[in-house]
Parts: sequence; structure tokens; C-alpha cells
Amino acid sequence: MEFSSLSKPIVESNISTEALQKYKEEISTLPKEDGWSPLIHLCLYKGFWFYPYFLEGAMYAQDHFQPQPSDIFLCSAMKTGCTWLKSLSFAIATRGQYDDSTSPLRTTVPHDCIPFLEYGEYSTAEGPRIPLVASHLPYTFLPKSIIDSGCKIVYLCRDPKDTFVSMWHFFRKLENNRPGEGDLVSIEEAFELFCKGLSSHGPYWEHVLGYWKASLERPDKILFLKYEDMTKDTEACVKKLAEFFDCPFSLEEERKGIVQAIIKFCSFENLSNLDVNKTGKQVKKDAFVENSAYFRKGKIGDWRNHLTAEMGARLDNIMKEKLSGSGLTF
Ligand code: PAP
Repeated sequence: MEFSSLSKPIVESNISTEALQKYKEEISTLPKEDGWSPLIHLCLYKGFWFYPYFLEGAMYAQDHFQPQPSDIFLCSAMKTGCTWLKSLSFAIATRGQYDDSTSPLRTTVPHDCIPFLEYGEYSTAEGPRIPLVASHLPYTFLPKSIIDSGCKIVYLCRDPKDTFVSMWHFFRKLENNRPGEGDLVSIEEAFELFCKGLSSHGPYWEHVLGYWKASLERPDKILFLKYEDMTKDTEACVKKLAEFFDCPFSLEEERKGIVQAIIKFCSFENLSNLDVNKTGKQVKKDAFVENSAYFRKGKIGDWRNHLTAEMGARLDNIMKEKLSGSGLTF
């Protein structure tokens, strides 16, 4: 894998409002349910629930996105550790170009270092482009061109209880920045919805299962990771990622402590304390997200501080039932 073109962060969406119009019309005809905020509906499209804003870009990508076979996709449901995966992947892939002191991750939020497929942040122009692309889309939603081109995919998932808690806090934080959209439902109400599959890109278990099954069918193309494993043995995961990207660490690099330096640089403690991630903002259309919203606690098991043991057991049971026979457990 040649990562020489992986340099400049991409932030701007290149999808025009006109290009999205036909998708907006299609979305307006889809079945709807109240979302986590009373004024924004979730709409059902091919078995998954989406906020319209995410769906427009996804539909556009399905029709227009053309990958290079060497593109690698970093996929995840929301709030399962995408920011961490992006920063580790970016640091691994660009280690020949940058070190800790020069990395764009020092001054750019990880989400702006690797573009999102469904936000149209990739370049459709001919010529070299960044070979890492992220997506929150379910496997069956990825543009067919990605599968047909044999692109590699990394999928990251996380314990559903922590994922849910992280999501609720994230949307609550966003709500403060989008006045007029109505209050977010309570964590108890959101939990009920999550258990019914009603969450952004949900049902969560279907999202995970789609990639899990695909990873069993195409293990050479899909690397399936869990946030918990990444936390417990970050070194093994970082090495696995580098091998999967076809740029394994050399003995010389290991001797120089490059693996450990990447892990330390991309740690929650380090990234969350960088100025850009403490005070910066991402501007998306008419709204903005404070970069600090991507860094809350970064811990395993924080759900215990927000859900009762009964709620935890209920969600565990739902997951067990939905994943039964798949070989996947949390
Ligand atoms: P996204 O869906 O908006 O992209 P995503 O990055 O997938 O969000 O998930 C955010 C979670 O990853 C947060 O979890 P928490 O709410 O339970 O704290 C965030 O804190 C955590 N996170 C972000 N960066 C790191 C990191 N460097 N190491 C570990 N966890 C991290």
C-alpha cells in the first residue's frame, strides 16, 4: 500500500444542494417514527433507521461514489470509537510523512483528517486522493462499487450499553448547538427506542451483524474489531491494522518505539487535551459540532453510571437473542 497521497485533510462536502434534491423527495415518502428529538423524525430505509440528513448523502454515494481498489473503508455504527480508529489509522498510514510533532492530527480534529463517505467529503476528481474513507453506513448500504472493487474494510463495534450511553450524551450536546430543534428525550425514553432498534443507523444489532457476517465470508477484505479489545490490547490492534493496510511495522520501527508513540499520541488523554479538540468546531451545513463532543470519557463500562443493572441486562438479552447462532458475543 502506497500512502504517499495521504496528506491533506479534507473537510468540505462537495455534494451540492441541487444534487440532493431528488433524494430529499424520496426520503419524504419513507415511513417515519419520532426520533430522539420530537422535531426530527427517523425514517426507515431498507430495514435501517436514519436521520434524513445522513440518508441524503448515503443515497448520493450509492449512485455516484467510485472507489479506487486501494481505498480502505473505516466503518462503524455511531459512537463506537470511530474518532479513535480514524486517528490510529491516519497515524499508522502517514507515519512515513509525519511524526507526533508534525502530524495534522495535532491541529485537525480526526474527523476532518479522514473524510466521511456519506457527507460527500471525498473528492470525485480524477487523480490521487486520500485512500482512507470512513462511513457509518450499514454493510448493505455501502455503494456496490466498494464491494465490487474489492476494497478493504475495517469495522469497529462496541458494547451496545456503552454505545447507547455515548450516543445519548452526544445528541444531548448537539441539541444545545441547534436551538429550535426541540428537547432530546430522556435517557430512559431513548433507551426504550434503542431497544426497539430506533436509533440513528439502527437497529444497532443489525448494523453489527451485517459486517460480522461479511467478515466471516471475506476475512481477507474485512477486519472486524471491538472497542473493548482495542482498549485492552491497543498494541496488538495497531499492529493488526498496519498489517491489514499492507504497511506492517518493521523491526526497526518497533525498536524505535514507533508503535508505542502512535498509541500514546492517539490516546484519549492526549487527543482530548489538544487545543483543536478542546475548543475547535466542525461546521456542517447550518449547524456545528464542538470537537470536544467526540471526546467524552473514552472508558469501558461507563453505562453503569447512567443505566440501571436491569436496563443493562435487558439490552444484553436483546443482543444475545439477535446475535444468537452468529458466533459473535459482547
Ligand atoms: P462518532 O460516531 O460521532 O464518530 P465515535 O468516535 O465513534 O463518535 O465515538 C465516540 C466515543 O469514542 C466516545 O465515547 P464515550 O462517549 O463513551 O466517552 C469518545 O469518548 C470515545 N473516544 C474518542 N476518542 C477516543 C480515543 N482516542 N480513545 C478511546 N476512546 C475515544
